[in-house]
Amino acid sequence: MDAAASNPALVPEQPAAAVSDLVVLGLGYVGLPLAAEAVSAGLKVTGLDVSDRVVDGLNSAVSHVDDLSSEDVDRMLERGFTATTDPACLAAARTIVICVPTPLSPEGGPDLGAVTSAARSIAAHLQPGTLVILESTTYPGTTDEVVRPLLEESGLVAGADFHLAFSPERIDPGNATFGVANTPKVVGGLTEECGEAAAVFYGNFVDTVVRTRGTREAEMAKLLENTYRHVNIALVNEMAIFCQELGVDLWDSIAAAATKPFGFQAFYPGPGVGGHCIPIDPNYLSYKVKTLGYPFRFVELAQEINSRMPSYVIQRAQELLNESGMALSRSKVLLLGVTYKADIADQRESPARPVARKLAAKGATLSYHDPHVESWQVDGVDVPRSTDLDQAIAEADLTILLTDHAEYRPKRLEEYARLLLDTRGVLRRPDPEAGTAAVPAQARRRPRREGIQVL
Ligand code: SAJ
Repeated sequence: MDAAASNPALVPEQPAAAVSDLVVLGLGYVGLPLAAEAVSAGLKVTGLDVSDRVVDGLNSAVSHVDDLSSEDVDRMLERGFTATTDPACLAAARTIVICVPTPLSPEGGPDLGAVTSAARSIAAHLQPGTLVILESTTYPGTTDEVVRPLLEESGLVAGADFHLAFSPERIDPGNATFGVANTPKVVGGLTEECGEAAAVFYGNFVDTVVRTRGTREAEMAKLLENTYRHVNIALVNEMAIFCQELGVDLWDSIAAAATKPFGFQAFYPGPGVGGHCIPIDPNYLSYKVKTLGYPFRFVELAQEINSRMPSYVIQRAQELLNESGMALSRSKVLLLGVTYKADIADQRESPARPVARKLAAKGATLSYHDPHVESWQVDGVDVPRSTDLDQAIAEADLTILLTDHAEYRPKRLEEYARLLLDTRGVLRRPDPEAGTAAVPAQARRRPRREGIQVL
């Protein structure tokens, strides 16, 4: 490949107005922050999305992503960012990054529909010397076996006429510490030159780029990262169930184990595993392993344990009510926090929904409180929203804390709750309001009064 093709920045000049350093295909929670970072680094960026609503919103400086404000989008526009639904912009791109969703298919494998559609759009406009990078999470082999042939329908050859690489997205919604620029970027190229071209591209706005041997190793790195979390969350979830029966305070044991300065990372029990990554990604791996003729047992077992947690929460709720002579079917139950993790509005795969569904099926009268969720439906039915937290907790027969949003402080929960099931161990944490720098060990170890339990 000649010098121009080997470095996308040197691709033959086209009318300046048309050329984009970067076209981001898919403007969601992954694509938009990537576009924003590239704009901040001075790159000419065009966003491409199939949704008129997304494109029109962005061009009107309205953000639809938690991690970017509308002011951030306005600044992007001021620096030349534009969004479009017209794939013709791909013809004038030095680099194209695919950031489209890869949800699970009904069969439990990866639904690559958005990826293949994106690859076909690119193929229709692909120019020599372009760098194409897939960021969507998928099973090892996708870039080479699925995306590459579709791109080569353009008549161009990957690794010879254009560059092709995989780089897993590492966006952590709501993480105020790590963003695109300071999260190391793993990059795997179809060829050494492809990998180098992708590393040079990301080097424009990412502090650290980590090269792998090839695309498969980069695809696998992402799945390893998230399967590791999935399996370890399942481990503590299963331990939470038998520790309760053994009379062992698992939260105390985790806090003690976490003092080990090496060889241990704390994970915590919860009502289930939500989000766009952890409950989804490991299935891609088990899907690919199954093609070898045998199961990926760790993932299947973890999936079974984690998906069992909502039922376990119901069991504990029933026990707590029964201990007070109450039946779930005649109780008012308040759910605190319905998003999939703390202090964000994202509800994808949130365990709050299966918990609510099971409670409703047992006749409980439900309401919810969540500062990030204005309205909430379960199976099409509106769940009444409480806005006065203290009053809602005081009026509920049972409060179940499902998401540990910052405002759900131990002191407040204990002061007003009649019965409380804390599924996130909030009662095991220092309470800034109570002025305790750290929870005294003896206080941490036991619920402060009857009727209050931690999962
Ligand atoms: N969860 C537990 N116990 C734990 C940790 C998490 O029950 O100890 C639950 C959470 O409540 C949530 C789900 O698991 O429902 C997933 O939580 P998560 O902390 O893994 O958050 P995610 O889904 O946003 O994961 C992302 C991932 N980022 C990417 O894939 C780019 C993951 O790799 C990050 O490690 C994670 O953020 C993070 O560290 O926050």
